[in-house]
Amino acid sequence: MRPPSSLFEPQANCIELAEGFFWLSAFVDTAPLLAQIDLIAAQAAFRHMQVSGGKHMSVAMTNCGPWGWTSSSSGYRYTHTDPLTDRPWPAMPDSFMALAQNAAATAGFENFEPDACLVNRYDSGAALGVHQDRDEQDLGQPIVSVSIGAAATFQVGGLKRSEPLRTLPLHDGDVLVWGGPSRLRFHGLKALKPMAGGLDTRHNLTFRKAK
Ligand code: MD6
Ligand code: FE
Repeated sequence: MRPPSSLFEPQANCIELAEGFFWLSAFVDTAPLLAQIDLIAAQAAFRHMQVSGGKHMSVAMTNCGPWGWTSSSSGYRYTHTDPLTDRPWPAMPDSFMALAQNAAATAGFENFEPDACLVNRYDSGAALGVHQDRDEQDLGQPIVSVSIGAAATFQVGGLKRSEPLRTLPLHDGDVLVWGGPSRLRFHGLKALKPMAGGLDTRHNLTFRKAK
C-alpha cells in the first residue's frame, strides 16, 4: 500500500494521472527485456488464445512466473502450467522481478510481489478490447505494465464500462503502475498501426499478484 503522501516523492518521469494511476515515461531500456522474451517464447510459444464465444484474440500471449493467465472458450483463469505443453510456465527472470518492484516502488507501492507476468505481442492491426483486470485474488496489489517496441494508443476509462475513455500514447520503455482506486479501471489498446521499417511489433509485460 502507498505510504502517506508526505513520505512519497514522485520522480520527474513519474506522473500520477489519476489517484493510484502512474505513468513512468521512458523508465526502462527494453533491449534486454526483448532478449528475455525470446527465451521465454522458446519454452512457451506465443499463441492467440480463444475467448468465450469461440473467437481468437488478435494479441498473441504467453507467460512467465509461477502463475500464467490463460483464456479458453470456457473463460479466464490462472494456471501453473502451459496448457499447450503441460509444463510449468518459464521462470520469471530476476531482471523482470527487479523492474516490476522498482517501478511499483517508484509509484509508492512498496512490497509488490508479482507471481504472474503476462507477455503480450501485438503485430500490426492487433488490438485489445476494453476490459478490467479482475481475475486476481488480491485487488489490493497494483499492476505494473511495461511497453516495448512500437508505439500504441492506450485507452483508459473509469470503473464502469459506460464511462468515457481517454487515450494515452505509450512508447518504448514506458511503464504504467496502477492500483488503489484505479486498480479496476476499464482499459484497452487501439489497433496497432502499420509502420515502416519493421517497427510494427509491440510487446507488453503485465506483472500481477494473481494468488
Ligand atoms: C497492453 N495492458 O498494454 C495491455 N492491464 O498491451 C493491459 O491490459 C493492462 O497495461 C492492466 C494494467 C495495465 C495494463
Ligand atoms: Fe489489462
